[in-house]
Amino acid sequence: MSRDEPTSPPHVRVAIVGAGFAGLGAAVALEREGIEYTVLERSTDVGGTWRDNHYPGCRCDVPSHLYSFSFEPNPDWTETYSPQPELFAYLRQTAEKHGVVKHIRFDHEVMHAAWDVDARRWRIETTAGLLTADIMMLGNGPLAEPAIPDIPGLDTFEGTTFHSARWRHDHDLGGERVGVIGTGASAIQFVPEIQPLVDKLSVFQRTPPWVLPHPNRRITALERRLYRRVPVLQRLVRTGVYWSREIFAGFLVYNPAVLRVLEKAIAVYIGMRIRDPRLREKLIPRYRPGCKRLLLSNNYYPAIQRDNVEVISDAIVEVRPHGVVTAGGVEHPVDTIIFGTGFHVTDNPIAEKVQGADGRTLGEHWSASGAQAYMGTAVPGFPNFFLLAGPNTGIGHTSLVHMIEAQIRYVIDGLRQMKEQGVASVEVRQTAWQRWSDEVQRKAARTVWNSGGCASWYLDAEGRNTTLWPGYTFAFSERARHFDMVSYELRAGTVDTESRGSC
Ligand code: N01
Repeated sequence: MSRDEPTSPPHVRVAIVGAGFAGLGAAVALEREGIEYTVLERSTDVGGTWRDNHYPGCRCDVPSHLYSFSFEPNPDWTETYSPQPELFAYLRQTAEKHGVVKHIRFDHEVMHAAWDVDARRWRIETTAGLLTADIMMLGNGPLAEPAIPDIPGLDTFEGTTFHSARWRHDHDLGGERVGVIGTGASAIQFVPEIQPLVDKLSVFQRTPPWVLPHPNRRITALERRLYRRVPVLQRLVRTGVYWSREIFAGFLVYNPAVLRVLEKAIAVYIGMRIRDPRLREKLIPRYRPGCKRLLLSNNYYPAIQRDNVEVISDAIVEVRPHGVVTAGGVEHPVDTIIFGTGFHVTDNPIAEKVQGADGRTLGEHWSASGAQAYMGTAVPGFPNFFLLAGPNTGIGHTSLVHMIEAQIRYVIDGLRQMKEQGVASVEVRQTAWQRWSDEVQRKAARTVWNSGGCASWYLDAEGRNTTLWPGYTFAFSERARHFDMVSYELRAGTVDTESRGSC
């Protein structure tokens, strides 16, 4: 090769995007299969959402024994619902223990990825250079891109603003007038933590959430010792938690009418917790429980009844240099605004960065149909491309990790079959994708998420549920048990899945 001839970019068998639960789970599975892979991570550490969300009070609202990898039980959880630092540490330890850290390229944000039709491989441009891959797995996560509402005048605000997923620990809230916008899963966790610090807390609520008592408790030293010495005990607890949640899924998905009973019970509970009838009126939701995520907290209602807190349910109309203005023209003075306003889920920006075989992006493919993927994993026009935690694999009642692991097993089985049968590329058939999408939307229509009378990020702008799995999770994992080659167009070719060393 002459000195001037451009060198070809490094090539890898599988490129995984993201080192959160999905990306790390996939990396461990590939490591075990002896398939060469590289993980592209935009940040400097693993952990994904559990690295980025470190706001005060952040903890998982799914029990720890279930919200963890099936292959990596942790007998040392200190609470039944893990605080963020423990989950973050768990993911780091898992990555170290399974030898995947050396395959992660940190500070590599994917800027663009395109399927090269001639070379039959993915060309992936990252902030740190170009590489190519036979297969791309997208594990970037649905809750990766914070959403900040486009409120008129926000750019004129002279105080500090930040999103809950980009918490500014360097910013002292002590003695400040703070405005919190949003009352979702994140806000109800950090509001009680910051209330004692601030001078005045204005909580801007657009829709009240259903908040239930939190059953969290410390796991005793004796329990932890038992789990370490008799691991089957922890398995039993995990299984019990799993099935209790699947039973609840039956109500959310198949029988939302039953939730009326729960609705009455929680309304009574809220009535008992909130003394002021005017505040109570603001806090009782007017939609079915479960339509939005059910929230757990024992300290949210006490916190918002403190003297320095005001819950404002009038709509926000603008932001001025020193305050937030609500309908009726009332200006609420604030020094800092914290956005607990969630994430770009149904409009994740990465969809515009991934370009399929016909040159159109994932976003363009989905512009008419909404985000839909066969098995939540594969999209026609995108060969050798697999989404993890993709469309309609989200979960409202149980652990997302269960769905992620099912998808990983499905893809790994596909890679095995590709090797055995000498298949170089797979692309899901349009007919299989359409059948799947129709089935998912038909099932979603009767769920509480579609019929419960609320607007939520589970639904896209056209009212399609493109986020949650409308069924039992065991039904999904059963279907994901084998990679069904018949649903894919195959192209023969030489396949080399063995490790060639990290590129
Ligand atoms: O976000 P959210 P989050 N003007 O979307 C409001 C997961 N999570 O960061 O309901 C005014 O739930 C919005 O109002 P409305 C979990 O899956 C998991 O809290 O749309 N308000 C709502 O009140 C969760 O669902 C854990 O009317 C605006 C809030 O902002 C997901 O993360 C812990 C607005 C957004 O609530 C996101 O939670 C924490 C606007 N323009 C989070 N736009 C676990 O433990 C939005 N809002 C696993």
